[in-house]
This record gives sequence, C-alpha cells and structure tokens, in this order.
Amino acid sequence: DSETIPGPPGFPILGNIADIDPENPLQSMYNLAGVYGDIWKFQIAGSPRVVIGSQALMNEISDETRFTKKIAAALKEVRNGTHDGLFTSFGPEEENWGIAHRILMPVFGPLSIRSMFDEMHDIASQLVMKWARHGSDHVIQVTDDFTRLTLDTLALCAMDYRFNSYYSEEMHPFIQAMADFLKVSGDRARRTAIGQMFYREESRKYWADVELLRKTSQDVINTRKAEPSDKKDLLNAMLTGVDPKTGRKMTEASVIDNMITFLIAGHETTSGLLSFVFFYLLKNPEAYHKAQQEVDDVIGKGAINVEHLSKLPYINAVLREVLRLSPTAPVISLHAKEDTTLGGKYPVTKDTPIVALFSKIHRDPTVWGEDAEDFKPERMLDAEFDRVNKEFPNCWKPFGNGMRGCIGRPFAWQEALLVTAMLLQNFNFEMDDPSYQLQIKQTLTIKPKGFYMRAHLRNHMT
Ligand code: MNH
Repeated sequence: DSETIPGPPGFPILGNIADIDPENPLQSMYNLAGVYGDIWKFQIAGSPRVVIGSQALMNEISDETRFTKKIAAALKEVRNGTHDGLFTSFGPEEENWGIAHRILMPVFGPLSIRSMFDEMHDIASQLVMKWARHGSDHVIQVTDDFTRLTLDTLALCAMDYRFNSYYSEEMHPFIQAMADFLKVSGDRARRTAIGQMFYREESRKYWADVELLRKTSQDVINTRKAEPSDKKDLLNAMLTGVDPKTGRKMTEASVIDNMITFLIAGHETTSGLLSFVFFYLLKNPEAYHKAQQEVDDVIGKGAINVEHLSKLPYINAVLREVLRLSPTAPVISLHAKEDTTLGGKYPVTKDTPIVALFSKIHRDPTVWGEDAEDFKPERMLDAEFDRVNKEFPNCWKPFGNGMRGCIGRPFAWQEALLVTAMLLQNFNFEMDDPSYQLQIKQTLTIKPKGFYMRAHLRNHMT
C-alpha cells in the first residue's frame, strides 16, 4: 500500500518558505522532523524535497544500485568555480570524475597521508606557538584559529603553498575570494533567475573571485612545472598520475578544479570538527580528563610522532562521537535512479532530492538508546563501534556514502588526531564563558557560534 509523505502545508507558489529559516535551515528541519517524523517533505520555489531522519531509511538510501548523489541548489552554484571536480561532479557520467577518483584514491590512502605528517605537524606547531605566546589572558577565537590551521595545512600538503595565516588579521586574498565565493554561491542558490538580475555588482565580484581562485591555482601549477620536485604530494600526483583504467592524465583544468575543491571541501569541515571537539571536551570534564590522560600515557612530554596516532583509542572515539552529535557536513542529498518507494510505502519520483538529515539519523534511539543526546565517547571505542555498525548498518555517516563518500577522510582524521593530541599535551583549556550554551553557525557546514576559550601552558613542559 502506498502512503503520501507527510509535511507542513505551504503556500501555492512560495511553498514552505515560511517554515524554513534561511539563517538556520538545519534547526528548522530538525524541528519539522520532530513534528512529522522519520520521513517528510517540503517545497521551496515549486520543487519538492524529501527529508529522512532514521537509520533504517539511511540504510535504504545507501544502496548505490538504487540511489545516487544529487547536485542540489547550493552545489550547483559551487560548480561555477569547481565544475566537474570530485565534490561537485554529477559522478561517473562525467569522465573527469572517474579519472580524478582513480588517480587520487591512492594518494589519499593511509600510507600516503602518513608521509604528510611532518607538514601537518609544522602547521600545528605554529598554532601551539601562537597560543603559548598570547598567554592565558588572551581569548581564543576557536573556529577562526582552527580555520587558519586547516587551510594552511591543506594548502601546504595539497599545493606546497604557504598562506601563513596565523599572524595576519586579514585573510590571504585567495582565502578571502574563496570565502566570498562560497557565501554568494549559497545566496544565489536561494534566488530565482529573475531575482538574480538585481545583484549585478555582487555577480561581477563573484566571477572575479572565481578568476582569482583559478589564476592563483594556475600560478602554483606553473611554479611546480618550472621547478619540478619529487615530493609525493597531491599536486605532483595530480600533475603526473595516470589513470589505470583509461591511461589518461588529469587535464590542467581538472587539476585546478580539484585543487580548489580540496580547499573548499576540506577546510571548514575539519576546522568545525576541531572546534566541536574542544566544545564537547570542555562541557564533559570526565571525557576531557581521560583524553588528556591518554596523551600523557602514550606520548608523555616528548615530541609526538606518526606512530603515536594509532595508539590513541580514546581520542579516536571522541572524534567519532563529536561527528555523531555535530556532523560538520550536516546533510547529504541523494536521488533515486528510478521512481521508487521508500520504507516500502512512500513513493518518490526519481529526480526528487532526498535529504539525509544527520542530526536526526545520528540520534536514532533504536540505534543509540535513550541517551542518544548525550556525549559518551565510550560507545565509539572500536569493539562497541563495530558491534553497532554491524547491527545497524549505515547508522553513522558523517563522511557520506559509497563511491561519493569523502576522499579526504584519512587526511582529516590524521590532522584532527594530531592537533587534538598536541593541544592537550601542551595546554590546559577553559571555556571563556563557562555558561556558554551551544549555538550553531550554518553555511555549507556547521560550527559552534560564539565559542571562545583560554589556554594555560602546562607547567610540565620544559
Ligand atoms: Mn570531505 C565528500 C565530509 C574532510 C574532500 N566529505 C564529502 C562528503 C561528506 C564529507 C559528507 C560527501 C558529500 C556529498 O555526498 O555531497 N569531509 C567531510 C568531513 C570532513 C571532511 C566531515 C572532516 C572532518 N574532505 C575532507 C578533507 C578533504 C575532503 C580534508 C580534502 C583534503 N570530501 C572531499 C572531496 C569529496 C568529499 C573531494 C567529494 C568526493 C567525491 O564525490 O568523489
């Protein structure tokens, strides 16, 4: 039997525009899910969207024979800058996706990421130095400094380029252009074609920003070609790698698309993760203590090295638990390849976007129990994590699904482990305002809004 998918009643043309707060659509969707349940739908500008919020439905749409990634409104705009780069590509139907995917998968593999440890450590040390120099009276703008860290790390590892962001208040022109480009891409996604005509000046700057991003990337490529190096970094892999399937190399345009893609897809997600890590640790003193104790036991007072990172099970579990409660890429969109039914009874046509709402999926009480809202890293230790994933497949999806899942995951994981461990080793942190309650700032990703802390150098350091 087929049933209609429930949802808020809307206006004939505007649809549910009044139900979704443009500043915080995520919160609106979370609230609506509380009213309508695990599957519901809404309409914006005449186009319907289905939202799912349970492990069972997430498991169903993770079947890549039936469902595939949807390039919905915002990603379509980001394509203006990154075209068929990995993140914004329609997928295998665009041959550049397959070529880049096959060339880059091994470069993002664990072995290759290990070889980037020294560069990651270099940038992380600079952050430790900055916070040490500023002293414990200084109020740390947590998300800003972590964004400097993740951007500088990616640029160094991916293009051998130093932004040197820590000591300048103003952003590097490339970073400013990227930030503005992303912001306006999001705004454009909410406008009609006619509405867009009222933004001429903004449009002019938008396309100039795209030009600046591409020109800077081209300069980096030219420099590498003029001064070849045998570094095994992402840039060399993109310039010299050969696709085993087609025997072809990436075109220069595709290298540029993917260079910009890594910076876009990799910096806010990882900096948001690190910000939430410190938020949850400071809210949960027992977990904070266990994490710091693990660092002291495993690493002690000496320099951290790459071997240490595989011996931090508790911090590993902390990262997983943080991404369960605050997945920094908060939704992914898919669509059915053919008209189908969801949950055995809800019809969806093949092109309708299906939004996987992680804030609901990751709190499904059938999977996580009645304490699903609580921060409990213990449930993410390997044995328990494996058991839950076996019993409830696809219950934890912060890195997306299948072949369109995150290619940068090992990179992000190594960086987050390293930075968390180094900071706990060197400092004791406190919240600037102990009564701070979590608020979310949402763009393409989420981060904690108004979260500040102070850092006290630990006296055991020599
Ligand atoms: Mn990442 C895809 C989350 C770090 C590069 N990433 C995805 C997707 C999610 C995601 C979810 C799937 C998006 C979709 O279905 O539309 N990514 C994360 C998170 C972190 C992260 C939560 C950090 C924490 N990502 C990184 C880093 C890089 C990166 C770091 C680059 C170095 N991510 C990508 C790319 C894709 C992607 C590239 C697209 C892969 C593809 O579709 O082929």
